[in-house]
Amino acid sequence: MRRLITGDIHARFDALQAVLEKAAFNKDEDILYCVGDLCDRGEKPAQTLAFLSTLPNFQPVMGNHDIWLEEYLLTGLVDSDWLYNGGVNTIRKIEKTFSSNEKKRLGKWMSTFPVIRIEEKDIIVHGGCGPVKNMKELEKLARHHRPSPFSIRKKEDRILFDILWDRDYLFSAMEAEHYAKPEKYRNREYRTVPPLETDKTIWSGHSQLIDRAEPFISQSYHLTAIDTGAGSGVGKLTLMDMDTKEIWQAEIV
Ligand SMILES: [Mn+2]
Repeated sequence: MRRLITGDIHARFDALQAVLEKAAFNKDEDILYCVGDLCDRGEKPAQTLAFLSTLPNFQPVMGNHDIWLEEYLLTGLVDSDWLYNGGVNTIRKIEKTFSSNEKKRLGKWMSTFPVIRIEEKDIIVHGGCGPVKNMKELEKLARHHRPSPFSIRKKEDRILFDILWDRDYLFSAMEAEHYAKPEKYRNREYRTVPPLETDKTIWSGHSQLIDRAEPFISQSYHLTAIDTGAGSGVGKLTLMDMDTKEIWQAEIV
């Protein structure tokens, strides 16, 4: 059983199918992990959700875009920030495709997405581990059941939100590795944080690595960042084997 992981999918359904095909993905035999952000930006949110929600072995974590979608599916509420970040098209396509029962089913499915996934050899988060002091704290947070819908307005569980949105961990790792930050984040302020002490690999998305469109790997921060900018429309969607580290990519068309 292979363990594969994708970067932020952002409704790039065709690119998702293309990378899965390249990797000869077998839905019954392989596990598919994802660093979150299933929808918004791309043209095919409904197909993306219909496909992923019926995979037998899909193991995502929550992304910041997923918060908005989960809340909408469960309650019909629309966060105004979502509308400026791809929500308009997502809502339009969802309303055209799904009945209210199907929307509830998808919302309940999304409410099972954790913010932090800790596996034997891996940690998976959307943004980063910047807000977390150590593994003990991370393990405690991973056991915590987040509220569903995970309303961004309530600002409950602040640290879980901070993990979803974090870029401090990635940028600190890039600084340590003397790796130039992607152009779009070059002037972004961040707080330098130390590496988490762990023998696991931390997988994250959220920050678009569009300049090189390849994963960023830091040994000292135990980090593999794999959002190669599928959301931006000019990057690529990356799929990786979590054990062999083999990489497959698809262009966004
Ligand atoms: Mn994203």
